[in-house]
Order: sequence, then structure tokens, then C-alpha cells
Amino acid sequence: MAVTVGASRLELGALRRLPVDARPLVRPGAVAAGVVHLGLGAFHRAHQAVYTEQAVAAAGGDWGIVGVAPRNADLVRTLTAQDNLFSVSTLSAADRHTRVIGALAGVRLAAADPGAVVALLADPTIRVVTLTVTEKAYQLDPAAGTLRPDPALVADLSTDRPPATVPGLLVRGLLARAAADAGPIALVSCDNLPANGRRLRSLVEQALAYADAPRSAVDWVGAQVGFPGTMVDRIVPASTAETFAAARQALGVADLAAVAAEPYTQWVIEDDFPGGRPAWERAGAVLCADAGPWERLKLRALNGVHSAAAYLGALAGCETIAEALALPHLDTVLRRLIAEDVAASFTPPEGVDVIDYGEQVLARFGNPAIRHRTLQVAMDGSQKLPQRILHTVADLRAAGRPARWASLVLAAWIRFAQGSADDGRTLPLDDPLADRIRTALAAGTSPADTVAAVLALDEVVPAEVAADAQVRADVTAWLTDLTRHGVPGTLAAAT
Ligand code: CS2
Repeated sequence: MAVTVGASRLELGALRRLPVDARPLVRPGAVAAGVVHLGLGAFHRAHQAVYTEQAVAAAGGDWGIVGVAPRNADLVRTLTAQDNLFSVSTLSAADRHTRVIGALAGVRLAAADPGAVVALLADPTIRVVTLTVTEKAYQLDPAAGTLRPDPALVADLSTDRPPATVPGLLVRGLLARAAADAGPIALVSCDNLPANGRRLRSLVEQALAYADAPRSAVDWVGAQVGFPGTMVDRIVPASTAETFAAARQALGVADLAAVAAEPYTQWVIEDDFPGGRPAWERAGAVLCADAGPWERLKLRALNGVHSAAAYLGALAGCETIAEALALPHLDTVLRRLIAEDVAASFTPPEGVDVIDYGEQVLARFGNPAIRHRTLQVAMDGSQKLPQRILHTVADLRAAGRPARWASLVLAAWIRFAQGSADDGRTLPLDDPLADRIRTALAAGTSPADTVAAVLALDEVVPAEVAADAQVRADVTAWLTDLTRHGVPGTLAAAT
């Protein structure tokens, strides 16, 4: 006798067997594409995809997302096999809830078919391009934002070969769109870069100049392309076998594109969308004229503190951020970093108290249901620390103030980059500038020399910070303590 076996993986046919509150808010596949998203990582799936699905469910519009993975062929295969469906599990100590998201209208692998991505960017039905490609994919030097093209980008900008880099894809797409006069569009950076809208505009302008683009195309981009700045926030660790097992348990079918995230989510977006946009405000996003103060708040009081917990935690042998938060004295140090350095370094958005915001951040980091690895947050320090810590230092020093706790974070980064935890275990230096950092570290025989050599990395450290004798002295003192006494001893003596 034939037995009907239910689908064992997430796909359209499995949806009707899911509990109603686990089903998508829109009919998957029924919403025509209007958005291209570059970078299909966990963060996008738990953030912009969720907002966009809710916006379309509330207000309609052809705003399905075509998700483009630059290189992750496995993910594209998985999502294709799952009819572009994936689930988001929202986790806290008290609660867990899993829902399938129906925002994706399609997926593409840029590495396999860059021409299709260029064609999408020139398609008049696409009016918004969002990006979560991580800081390093912009190929801008992190301190000044100057284009530093690697050989692949040089080839993208100076030959006709299919583009292999994110800036290459964007510029080829915009040139094709300009040539077709296919209508206005917004390019929306959702990466944790400083002034991310302005940085992306500057990247496109620099890349067009590098590519010797015709004047008419440059003028078209100037007139037809918006570059709204954004502040994006949700803690979404890379998925693991545990994430997939939890999704299977919640859904009753396997979801190999599942992500797990904290309950908190925030999106502040500058309203500069010349071709229109989803009604993201209906999903809780804040549309405004200037996201700058929100972005500074988040980069300094969340991401800067995250990096502090990651480097100090990894050195002390902690696997996750939540474990690091439980280290004796670390919470005191992070509170002092927030109160004495971060809060004193900039003017927050109206009505926001940086200390209260910081308390909420620390509570989020302590969420025991989120296993965010310290090594994940620690990676790419050269790309992250300028906007997270070095701008805090620069602004404090310009105001004649000390930058004591921010200097501790720099020292912890340097000690992390030296490659050994307090217990001697090896720590990986996963950073696009790893070679430059190692060369700087090799130049130093004493903590003072080491600090001077690292601060002299001018693509990372602003010149005024590198030249500041007080900062050098503070970072050197912390590095000496960390080297002699380890993280526990240093934190105990400091508080
Ligand atoms: C983290 C961020 O990995 C990191 O460097 O600091 O991904 C952080 O979790 C998000 O920005 C939170 O919004």
C-alpha cells in the first residue's frame, strides 16, 4: 500500500502543515520583485527580509526581494530547494518562537552568473538595492574611506570581464541602468560602516572615476540614485547545527537556511528613495532625514562594546559573548566604557540616554539563548574598530578628554592579534589586513614599540590618534597589564 509521506524539508508544500503562527505573512512567490538584496547572510534573513515581509503584508506593493549571495553556493542551492523559504527563530531566556518568512522572490549566486545580477540592477522593476556584505567587501580603507581596489576589483573596473566583486557588480549594474535609462533607484547600505550612505555614494563615485565612466553615466547616477544612510540592529549569530536542529523541532521539517536571532530589532532609515520603497514604517522602522546620530549611537555604544567583550572574552577563553559578560568585573569595565568614554564622545539622538541604551545593550549581550561566538565578533577588527572605537577616541581627545577605556579595547585587540589567549591557546587573526597587522606586530619588541607600530597602520588609525602621545601611553599601559596579568588580573586591578 502506498504511504504518503509528508515533506521532510521546508518548501511550499509543507506550509499548510505548519502552525498558523509559523507561516509566512505573505503568499510566497505571489509578490513581484522590487528589491535586490546583496549578501544573503543570517543578518539579512532576520532583519531586512522580516521588515520587508511585514511591510508588504501591511501595505502591499511589488517589493519581493531577489536575494543575491556573492559566493555562497550552498546557501543558494538550499534556498532554491526550499522554494526560497527560511525560518527565523526568535530566542530569549523566557521564550522562543519560529516563523517562516516569505519575503524572497528569488535567489541568485553572483559568482555563477554575474551577468544576471547586472541585468537585475538595470531592470526598471527593481527600485531598491539593499546591501549586507560586511565592511571589508566595500574595499574602502577603513580610516578615510578611500578606494583600495584589490586586483579583482581593478579587473572589474578596467575590463569587460564579468564582475567578481561587490563594487564591480554595483558599478556595472548602474552603468547598464544608466544606458537603459531604467529609472531611479536607491542603494541602501545596511552594513556597520560610519555614515554608510555617504560611504556607499563615495564608493560608487570613486569606482566610476576609476572605471573612466562616461560623463553622461556619472551625471545619471548623480541625478537618479539615492544613497540613504541607515542604522541596522539585531543580534543574529551565524547559524550552526544547533540552529538547524531547533528549527526542525519547531517546524517539524528540516530548514537548512534557518537563522536564530534575539527579540530586539531596530532599523532607522533616511528617507531618500527616488524610485519608491516598501512601507517599512508599517513594520516598525523609523524613516528620518538624518540617521547619523542613531548610527553613531549604535556603532559606539553597541558595536564598540561588543568588540570590547569579544577581544577581552576571547583572551580569557570565553566561547560566547554571553559567557564573556559573566567574567568577573567585565560588566563594570563595559559600563565605564559606555559612561566615561562613549557617552562623552558624541551627541546622541534627541531623547536618548546613552547610559540607559548601554544597559539595554548589556542585557541583550547577556541573552543566554543566543550563542554568539566571541571569535565571530572579533574578526575583521581592522575594518570595524575605526567606527566602533577609534572615532570615540578621536572625539574625546579633540575635546581634551582622556580615552581610558577605549584604549583598553585597542590594547585587547592588539593582544588578540598577537595570537594567544591567556591560557596559551591559539587565537585566529581573521582579517583582510592580517599581513599588515602581523608585520606591524613583528616590528615591536616591547609593548610601547608594538603599540606605536600598530597605531601607525594609517589605513586603519586616524593620523591624530596615531600621533597622540597620551593615547599611545594608555594603550601601552593596558597592553603591558594584559600581557603580565591576563584579562582577569587586569580587570580586577582596574575596577
Ligand atoms: C557584531 C555585529 O559581529 C559583529 O561585529 O558586533 O554583527 C552585531 O551583532 C550587530 O551589528 C547587531 O546589530
